[in-house]
Amino acid sequence: LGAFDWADPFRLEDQLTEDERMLRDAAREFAQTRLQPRVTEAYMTEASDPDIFAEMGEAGLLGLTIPEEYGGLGAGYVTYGLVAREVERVDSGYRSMMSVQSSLVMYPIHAYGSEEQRAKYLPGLAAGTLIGCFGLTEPDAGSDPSGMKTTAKKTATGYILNGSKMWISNAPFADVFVVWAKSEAHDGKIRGFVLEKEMTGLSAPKIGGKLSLRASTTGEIVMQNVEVGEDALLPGVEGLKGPFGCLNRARYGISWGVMGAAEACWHGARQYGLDRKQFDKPLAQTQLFQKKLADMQTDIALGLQGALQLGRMMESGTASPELVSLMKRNNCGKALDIARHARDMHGGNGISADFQVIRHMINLETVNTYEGTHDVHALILGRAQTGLQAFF
Ligand code: TGC
Ligand code: FAD
Repeated sequence: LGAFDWADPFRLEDQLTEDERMLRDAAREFAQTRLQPRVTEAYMTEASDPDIFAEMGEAGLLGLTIPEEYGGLGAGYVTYGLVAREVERVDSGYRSMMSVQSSLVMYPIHAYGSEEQRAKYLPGLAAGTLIGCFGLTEPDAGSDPSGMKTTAKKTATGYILNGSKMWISNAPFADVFVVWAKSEAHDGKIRGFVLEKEMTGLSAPKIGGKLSLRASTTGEIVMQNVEVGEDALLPGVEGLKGPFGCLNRARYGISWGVMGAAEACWHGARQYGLDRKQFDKPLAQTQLFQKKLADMQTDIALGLQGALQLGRMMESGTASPELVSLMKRNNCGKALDIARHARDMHGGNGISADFQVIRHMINLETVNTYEGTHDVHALILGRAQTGLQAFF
């Protein structure tokens, strides 16, 4: 038998290609040198710096899976996941900014957009000179997006949109808005539209007072008679499978990202336990502390291995939405548990911003909720194995 690497029990490192390791290392360097130094202040002041998009773009981190002709890297899904893990090792809010841009804005424009829409938006979004947001959730339609009230009415030359979206990441500083609305001209089916910041009747007020994910800016989208041309419609998809096609990618990225946050908590707790002595011995020399570290190590090792296998299946076209639900749900729930334990293991210091763990813990409450709550993913998996839907 070989040697045991406590930090990488499955030797994940050996299962990556050289290119994947290289891009992962570049993302780690970026996250540690450009994001880590500013995260505490951003979190404390609830003010994320929009320049981060251009910095991420310059580092090649936006739209990684989009082909190079549109400004992406044409990289695989494992690379995308590895980058999410490095960014979320710093903060879930920064990963949110990135995954909305890549999976929820660039992906639908590339997958469902016209050639003109791709050429118009993708290069700027890849460079981070354009910022994107994705509006699906509404005040009265969260877990059940089919209940949305936003409408698109046909005009002679295009559409008029009315409605409001709630809890939208990046919205207050977004240039490009991918929004989903029920279109009367398409039998009331859900269609995607690409709106631009300057459009009359469109506004995106910031939602203040968030106690979680404070380094990411969240807003509403308000549409009051927003008039658009036919060219704003995403022609390639209709129905809920449009937004869900995007969510599959973002949820997958989250399954890697939260493992980064969990690793930060685990490594922090381990180091704290080695450094801090009580009752004349390191905390890490107590049985309870070691049991908690072993549980963290196990859940993270298994979570990463599952995310890697899912990534390989995404790349070979064999992944299913249900498997994405399984990994999103498992890894978010496990990461949240790990962060809560790590917070506790830091004692009083665990509530200080200096030790980071409470920030991860509180962020993960959001991540456990958005992109489908922990329980909604349980219902998706319950339906898949019983054939019985329990949503309503
Ligand atoms: P259901 O009958 O299951 O499906 C309706 C249609 O949609 C299709 N579909 C999918 N297609 C692709 N991938 C998926 N994952 C899909 N899930 C469903 C399905 O095939 C069907 O198509 P068709 O052609 O037959 O009509 O729909 P339902 O209304 O019963 O759905 C229930 C449920 C719970 C599965 C679904 O509504 C759900 O997942 N709810 C959670 C909502 C959610 O995740 N919202 C996320 C908002 S975006 C966000 O949170 C971004 S945060 C980003 C950040 O900051 O990082
Ligand atoms: P609800 O759907 O009202 O759920 C409340 C509770 O009821 C949950 O525990 C849920 O699991 C439970 N529940 C719901 N239905 C059932 C059922 N049938 N059976 C049993 N239990 C049920 N959305 C976007 O479109 N774009 C974004 O960029 C975006 N960013 C976000 C950023 C932040 C910081 C947050 C907090 C949210 C964001 N969201 C975004 C919205 C997010 O996707 C929703 O909050 C999430 O889908 C849950 O919807 P809801 O808040 O309406 O909760």
